[in-house]
Amino acid sequence: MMSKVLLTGNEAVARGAYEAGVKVLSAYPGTPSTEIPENMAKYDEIYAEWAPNEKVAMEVAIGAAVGGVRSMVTMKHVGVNVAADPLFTSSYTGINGGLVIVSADDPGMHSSQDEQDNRYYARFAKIPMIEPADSQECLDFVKEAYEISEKFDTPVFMRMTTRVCHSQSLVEVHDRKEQELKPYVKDASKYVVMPAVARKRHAVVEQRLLELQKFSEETSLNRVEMNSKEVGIIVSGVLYQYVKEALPEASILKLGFSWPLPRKKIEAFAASVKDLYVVEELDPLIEQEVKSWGIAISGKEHFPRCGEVFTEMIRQEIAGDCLQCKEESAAVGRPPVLCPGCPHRGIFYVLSKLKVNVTGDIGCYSLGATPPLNAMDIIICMGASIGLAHGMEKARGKEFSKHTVAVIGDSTFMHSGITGIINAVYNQSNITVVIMDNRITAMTGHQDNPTTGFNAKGEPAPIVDIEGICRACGVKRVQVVDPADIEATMKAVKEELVAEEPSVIITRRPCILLDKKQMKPAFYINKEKCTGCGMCMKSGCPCIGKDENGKAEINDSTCVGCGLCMQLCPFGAIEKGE
Ligand SMILES: Cc1ncc(C[n+]2csc(CCOP(=O)(O)OP(=O)(O)O)c2C)c(N)n1
Repeated sequence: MMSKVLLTGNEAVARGAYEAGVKVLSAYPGTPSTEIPENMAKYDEIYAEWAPNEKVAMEVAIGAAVGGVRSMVTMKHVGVNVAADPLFTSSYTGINGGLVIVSADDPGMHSSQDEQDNRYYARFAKIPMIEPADSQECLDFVKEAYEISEKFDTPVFMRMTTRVCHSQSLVEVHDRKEQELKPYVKDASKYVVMPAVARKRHAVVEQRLLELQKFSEETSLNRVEMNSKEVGIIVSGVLYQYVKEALPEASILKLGFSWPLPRKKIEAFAASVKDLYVVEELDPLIEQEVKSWGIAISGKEHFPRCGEVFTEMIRQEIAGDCLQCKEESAAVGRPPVLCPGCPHRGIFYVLSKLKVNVTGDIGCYSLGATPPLNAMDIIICMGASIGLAHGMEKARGKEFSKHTVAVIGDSTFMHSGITGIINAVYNQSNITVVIMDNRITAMTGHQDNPTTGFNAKGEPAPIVDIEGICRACGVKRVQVVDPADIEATMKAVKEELVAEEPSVIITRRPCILLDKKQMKPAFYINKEKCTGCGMCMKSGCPCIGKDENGKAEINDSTCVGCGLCMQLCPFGAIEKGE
């Protein structure tokens, strides 16, 4: 049965996976990819799970594919760095059931710590890449990707970008086509990549690339839309839509199967137009390759290497007319802050007050870096905080650890924090690690993780015990405190900073948005008692400001009654609301 529905790119990928008969999905959340697994988890026919990190997710998907079913793994662009080890080798082993790897890239860094161009990964791992341009293509290309994967015995890389993931368009949906379970054939000459095997498999990979190159020439995923012979544009992904809008007269070579490149098709296209351009975001990958064939093509002299490309930029740079030469975002800038009632605020207030060095990590708590808390010195990637603190101690001596704290969230600890703890114990540093356990993966929109008691389908699941893990790794000093209790949190941090061994403080309180029962009536200021000293504002709560007399004022429509400010007021001027 066919029908038409409005879907985001992410929803359409999930639908495509369903229709393609995918049986197993493993994923780790990360914007802009997260809604793909969330939507796949809704289908009874698909086993869907949150893995603790992208490497495990990749390994699960490889295992499932070799086990004979169609499998998928999804992640944001930086997740592929974490998953790269198994990814590269799966290119050598090949698959059995189809395997599609979805990488959601983030040009413009709407919600990411870097802007890496994951198109390199397809080239680097020597696997084919497809790039959909709208939601319909997201669905269709997933199905096509499984055919390619099985035909060529290769994982297929599907590169999305934020704009494709999150924009909606009409999509034709169909029924699911169940796939037969493929036989599981033991074959050490294919799957056991000891050097003697891997050497032979590398030759297979190179041969496969040649065949994929031929496929790239023939597939309808790469198509020419011939129009004016004056200007020809090579383009892939969402930029295709922008080019169509900006340059309705231009001829277009749209690359849906964007690696390996269809060299002959590109040569023929180049010969058929006067001026050839490539419109690509971030790095000049297509441009460099096409130039290396001796073809004149313009690209990066018109478009930036940093950030997104917009329709107006294309119009201005290629058509030479400019309607509104500015970024096409009308959103008003608003600095991000921890939410009112966020449990992370208490510990950051303490760290800020103690003026310690803080090695940071990635999660909602990254906002501890913002004023007035300013309680974070460095952020690198998920899981890095613990290794960073350890490394700083090795550089500057044990005394440094008496003024340094590593902070990490519960999901991030499960993702890649545990090995940092093992290293600190094994290599004997005295670091203090604060695990900010808000019982959920909050930053990406409340996904469950191994510490929350639920799985990706929302069913009850065993809880992996953070304290137990730390103790099993050899940390003897493990404390649990409620970060809403400033005094207790301050005491715990002071105690552990001076300890002559590694220690862990778990600040445990559910995310305020997870457990709304925590929300209480707004507090208010007793203006008689308030001196306007501003102490209550030191926690960076967005609900507190000053009135026209310089006294504190609480916004009762946003205050959730967490009571943190009450603990900070030296004059007892903040009182509970009814
Ligand atoms: C390798 C990688 N994968 C995924 C992400 C996206 N991401 C950023 S923080 C985060 C998890 C945060 O959860 P947690 O550590 O529990 O902190 P919280 O936001 O709940 O405070 C995720 C999934 C990322 N930045 N890097």
